[in-house]
Amino acid sequence: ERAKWSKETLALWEKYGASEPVDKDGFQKSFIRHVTTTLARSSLNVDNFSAYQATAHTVRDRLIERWNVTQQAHTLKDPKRVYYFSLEFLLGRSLDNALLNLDLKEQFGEGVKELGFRMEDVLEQEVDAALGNGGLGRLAACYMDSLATLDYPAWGYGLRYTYGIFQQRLKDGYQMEFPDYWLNFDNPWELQRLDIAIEIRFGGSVSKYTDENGHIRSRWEGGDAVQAVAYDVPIPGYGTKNCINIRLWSSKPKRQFDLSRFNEGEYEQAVQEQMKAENITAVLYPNDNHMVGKELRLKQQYFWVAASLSDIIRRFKKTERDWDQFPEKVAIQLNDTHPTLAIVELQRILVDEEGLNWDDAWDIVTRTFAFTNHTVLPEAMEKWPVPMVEYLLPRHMQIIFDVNLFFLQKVEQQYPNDRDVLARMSIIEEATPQFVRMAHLAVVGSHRVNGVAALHSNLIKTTIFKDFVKYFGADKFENKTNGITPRRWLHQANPKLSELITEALGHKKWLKDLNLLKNLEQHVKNKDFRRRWIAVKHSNKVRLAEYIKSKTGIDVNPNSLFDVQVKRIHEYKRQFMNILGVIHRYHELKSLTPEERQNVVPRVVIFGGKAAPGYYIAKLVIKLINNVSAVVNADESIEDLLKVVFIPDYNVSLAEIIIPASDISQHISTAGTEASGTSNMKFVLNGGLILGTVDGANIEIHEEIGDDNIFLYRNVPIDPALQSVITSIETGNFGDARIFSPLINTLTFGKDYYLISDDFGSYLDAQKLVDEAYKDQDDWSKKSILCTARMGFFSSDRAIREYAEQIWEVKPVPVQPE
Ligand code: GLS
Repeated sequence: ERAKWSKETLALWEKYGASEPVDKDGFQKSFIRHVTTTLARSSLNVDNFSAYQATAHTVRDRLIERWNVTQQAHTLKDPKRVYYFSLEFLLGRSLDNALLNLDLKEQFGEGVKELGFRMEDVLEQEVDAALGNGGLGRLAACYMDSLATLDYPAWGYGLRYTYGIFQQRLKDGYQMEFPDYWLNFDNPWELQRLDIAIEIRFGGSVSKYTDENGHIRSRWEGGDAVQAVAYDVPIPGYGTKNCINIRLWSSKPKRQFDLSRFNEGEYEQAVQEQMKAENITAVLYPNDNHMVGKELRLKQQYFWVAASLSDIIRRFKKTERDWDQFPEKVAIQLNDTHPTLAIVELQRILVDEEGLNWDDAWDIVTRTFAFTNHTVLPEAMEKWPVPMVEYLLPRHMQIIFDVNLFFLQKVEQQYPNDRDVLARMSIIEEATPQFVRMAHLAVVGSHRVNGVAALHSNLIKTTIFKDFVKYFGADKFENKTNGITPRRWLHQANPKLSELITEALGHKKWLKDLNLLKNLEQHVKNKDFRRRWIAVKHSNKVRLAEYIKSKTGIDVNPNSLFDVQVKRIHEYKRQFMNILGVIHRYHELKSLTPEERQNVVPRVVIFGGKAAPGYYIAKLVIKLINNVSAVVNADESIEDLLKVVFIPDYNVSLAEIIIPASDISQHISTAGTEASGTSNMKFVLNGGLILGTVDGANIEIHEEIGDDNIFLYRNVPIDPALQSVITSIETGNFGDARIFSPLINTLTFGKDYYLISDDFGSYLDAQKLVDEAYKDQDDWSKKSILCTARMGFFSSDRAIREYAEQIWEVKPVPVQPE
């Protein structure tokens, strides 16, 4: 079309196509224009929130330009693309991140100030995009940042939940859940694409017919249809024009009204279909590491993968290539088993709609997909009842049975007469009813399977996927140790430390090459540098202390050791052990003489995290923490020697305040249960030491930073100290003892599944080492600097490069030089 335009028209596009310049004046002009036109407000009516909106829209304009340029370049160059399928993208706030990645913060900050606002207040107005539960969802967000920064042609695909993860409030120390109305005000970080609407079918039936070549084929027809409407979220890279996309689907009814019913006066029934359709993407399931077998969740999964695949195939078809080239143009990464139905859906499209034969189609499918496993916990393994799948997706259920049949036939050739191996490896679990094992389907339908830390990847090879390793060969199974983006988790969350590092290294290149932090090691000898390092940590602790005061009313002294455990509340993560340790510390403090007290390191123990709403024991742990907090903080005899805080509603933007302020953080899962953990990396990157078990990525962090800078502990048998703590709870020292008996029971009666009683003694020993080490503040500062300096490996840039080179075979496509 453009070719037909006159020179004059093209000149107009040149002249007016770009937004205002990115300097202060350009910002102010755009800000005021957005206040008056986009927000329809006058200069007398601009509060912090409208200032946020106007600033966000100004940044959004720039993002959209980059997004356009990037997408156009990718269309023209037609490289192999990678698609990251994730049911969760825990992005948090976008404004600060976009300002920093586009390097606009300084100019825009000045511009905002002259208009009468403070950038900090403006940034505070944004609500988190909380479309995830925990580590898995945040990992997807970090990976998007790295994909954009490293110029990869990548898209994320997910769901646009109307309600993200619930808001947590406390009532009498108990967790209460409230809906997360994140879309209540307009969301400037998404572009609605009403023109991209894809019809998704559920239910119906399958019929057979003979095609013109005499082949018997299947047709899926009937049932109900809903529409998937696209919303695009631009993700800007740091120090590049590349701006990638996360496409989130929202469900809409196919027809607005059942008109005949409406005309007959049955208004309610007429809108019913609309409500049913919108339900599909209404809410994020609030479980981490736990499967809940709800039909609506299965609907979400199919709705999402069917829309995403249809979109990808539409894009592929524009280039008029043969189907066998599909895997040369498309790599799809399955973030956990949640999108496994995509394997079946692609096979269905190729066989039923495109007329390929089964084997050719299956070859294309397996070359396209790769699968990441994120957990070995049995309760997290997805399995769906066959009757439920059959009812919602009759054709897919047939295909799964066929995939399984052909797969098991081959297994049988390799292991003749071994019934057990067939039963173990089958995609179908033979129970009443039968179940589809999604992890088995994902392994069989992918060309690569990876775990997320060295230990975890070895563990899956020797436990849940042992038989598959033997059958497919070890090369199919890899490790890709998780990573975090240094842009958000250091540069944005800890601006003072970022500045100090940049000054010491003499450049900002470390933000794109985290290994350059190694050069900080030479500054460890420099006393003045150490002093400034500690001063930054201290100011971050002051900021957190102020936050704690404002949200909980609790006074904490920033000169104390800040001991943090923030993550989802789960038995395997053992917040329970932490709080038992706190009770032990409290008892010890009470028994000290005044002289002995002189020698005590004052501590603030900080907890944060959400429990799944249906997870009774996890919710009891929160209650116990809060009861202990009430008793300890009110005990004047303890003074500042111990404070206990539960910070409600832990989320990404809160993590950005908490993590930089930590002296020590706890990652104390039962060995073998935490696949990786990623907050451990964030704490160490910010110069916080960690106390952890030999589990997940703790092990590799230890390898990188060395023995002296981490407190790892291993199991030793049962400890008498634990008994006195339990007795103390049972005596009622921390409120009504009866409510905690279900929690205490998880330790006794031979049910201590997470080995708290085994580990308690060595845990307390490790805590003693922490206290001792903290007394020598100067030495502690050296450890802290070395922690940061040695974290290069844990950049998500490293992880993404490994995926790109070793699994996806995609290459960077620079849009244009900065
Ligand atoms: C998780 C694991 O529990 C974490 O250890 C891991 O860091 C994360 C990302 O790989 O994935 N699996 C899960 O279901 N939720 C997680 O956070």
